[in-house]
Amino acid sequence: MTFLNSLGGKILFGLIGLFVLSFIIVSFSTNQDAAETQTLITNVKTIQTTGDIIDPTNYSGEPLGFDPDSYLRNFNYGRVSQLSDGTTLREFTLIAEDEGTMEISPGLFFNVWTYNGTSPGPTIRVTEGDLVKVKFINNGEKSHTVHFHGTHEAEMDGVFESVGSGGEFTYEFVAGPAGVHLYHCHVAPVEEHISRGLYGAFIVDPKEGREPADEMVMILNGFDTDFDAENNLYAVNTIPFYHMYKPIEISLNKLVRLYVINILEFDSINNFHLHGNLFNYYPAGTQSEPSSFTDMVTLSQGDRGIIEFEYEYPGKYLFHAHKVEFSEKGWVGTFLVKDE
Ligand SMILES: [Cu+2]
Repeated sequence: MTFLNSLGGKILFGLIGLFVLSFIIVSFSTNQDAAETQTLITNVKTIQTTGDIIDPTNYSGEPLGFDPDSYLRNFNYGRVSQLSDGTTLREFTLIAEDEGTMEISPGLFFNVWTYNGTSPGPTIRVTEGDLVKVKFINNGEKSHTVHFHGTHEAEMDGVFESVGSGGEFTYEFVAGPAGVHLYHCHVAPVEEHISRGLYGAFIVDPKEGREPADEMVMILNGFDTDFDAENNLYAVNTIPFYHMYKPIEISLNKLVRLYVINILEFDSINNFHLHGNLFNYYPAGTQSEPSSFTDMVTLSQGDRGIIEFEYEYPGKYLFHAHKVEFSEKGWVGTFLVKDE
């Protein structure tokens, strides 16, 4: 009692009081910091997504600058004729443009460089051994070429014979080997000429054909809309999230064959993952036996292959990049498996 009434006691009580008060202040301000941090992170997420990509909750599927539905199963076999020795001649025309603007996501207009007005350009499909003639017209402001993957003579490689604005060049070669290849512009800086959209699929069928299947082309691409050498959106066939709104309808127990090409610039890898199923994978489509039976394949730039599967159960299944950043920025879609 005498102690509590003493000066020392008052000082001690004062110190305890101060300690408790400061503990409360520290706890409170720590909670404040946590709340502010949380708000900041939410804001950052909003800033990073708005305007760059389709908002998955608001897009209603209105037509944009490219129609993934008409591209998916559209194969261009060219103007076909027979040479006197029996060889099939297939003639194509590719016209490059680099001045146009395309709506690649609702409200997002980007200067996409195109072959025949679209990116990807038309899928060129021939048979091994065909004589292929591709008349290239450069209607762009910059120089461009068409570099085909596959075997051909050096002067048909579309690398050193740059075609200036208003110029023309006819590429001519015997198609081979059988597989899924690609074509793209090869003018420096190649990274820019590809990432702006100058590419397409080039399929060479084996002479004996392939087993009948529901066939599609999927080009894994993206766009760097703010020119910082990083992609702001990702897609299968140009329009982010498109097949989340328009699922690709396929039939139960029917073979599906995908010609998949990774043309993405700025990112060193891309991948393809299938849900509820596994697939046979044929790298570049050049061998008759698959290299793996898997649900996931990783591709570097220019890598491509054939994916074959059929579904055992009906319903809706996702397919997407397993690199989650890409799928969250648009490289995700769905198959709707129908029991018909
Ligand atoms: Cu070019």
